[in-house]
Amino acid sequence: MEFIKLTRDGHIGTIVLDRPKKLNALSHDLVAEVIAALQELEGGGARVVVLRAQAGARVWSAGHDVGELPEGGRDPLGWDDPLRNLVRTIETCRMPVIAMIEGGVWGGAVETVLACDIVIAAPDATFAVTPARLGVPYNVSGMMTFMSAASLRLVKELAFTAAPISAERAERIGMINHVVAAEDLEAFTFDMAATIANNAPLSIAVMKEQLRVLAGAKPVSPRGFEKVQGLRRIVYDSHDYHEGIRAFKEKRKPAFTGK
Ligand code: YXS
Repeated sequence: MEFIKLTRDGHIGTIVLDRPKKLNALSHDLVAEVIAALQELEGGGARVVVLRAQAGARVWSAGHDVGELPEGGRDPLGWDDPLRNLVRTIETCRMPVIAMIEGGVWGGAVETVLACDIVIAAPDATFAVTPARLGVPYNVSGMMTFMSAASLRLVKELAFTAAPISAERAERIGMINHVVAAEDLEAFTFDMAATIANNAPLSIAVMKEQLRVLAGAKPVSPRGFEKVQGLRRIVYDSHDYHEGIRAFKEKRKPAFTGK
């Protein structure tokens, strides 16, 4: 595997994001490797997985690979987008996935982390929800992931400001489970993984799926869904979406016009 490292110790699997040149941006190929690793661990009877970046990473993941976002005219986060497939795989795999976070988490990587079952972060970790930074129309299930992790008011603050929040604040608002000193992070995370691995895997797998089904049981009328999809099209057909992507690639500040 080119973009991740996969190891296994008894019932505990570990997936390390390893694309340092692009700050672990979630490219199609990196995501495919993470999904394959989760499926391999699930098929091999792993009972818990730790998803992490390289030790001491300054950036856990810079989010969706901007270079792979369409430059307008097409939904950038459609059903088969790599990020959508990654989130669904994490949510539906039998074993709990623990996100162990060091460094900054950006954009779609925040949703990826929040789709994990447990989040344990070092104090230097930060979380930035960035669609508004790039002019991206985030997708419906992604917004529900955020809404499951924080209050509506906090989701609005995160989404509208696109500003990073600290691990300490994320823990205080209940968005993540624990903040642990960097030097204790690995031991703490793998101790919890071992505790989970020693419990009944079938019971845990069923409770994970029960909680996914129940948490996702939010009524959205077909008319409501179609309205949201229509609004999203206005965004991804807009000048601002095109400008956000171009500005990132040209390493300059975007000039949004609201059109
Ligand atoms: O120029 P080179 O080739 O050295 O590559 C640079 C960056 O272009 C690259 N890189 C990325 N490539 C693709 N997709 C990305 N998301 C991405 N982020 C970074 O990595 C190399 C080093 O980046 P550089 O020079 O900017 O590092 P830095 O230390 O100055 O700054 C670190 C960051 C994370 C603050 C900075 O890289 C950054 O702001 N990255 C973008 C974070 C972000 O907005 N991510 C959201 C992506 S879009 C997404 O996830 C969703 C669609 S949404 O936006 O809706 O949530």
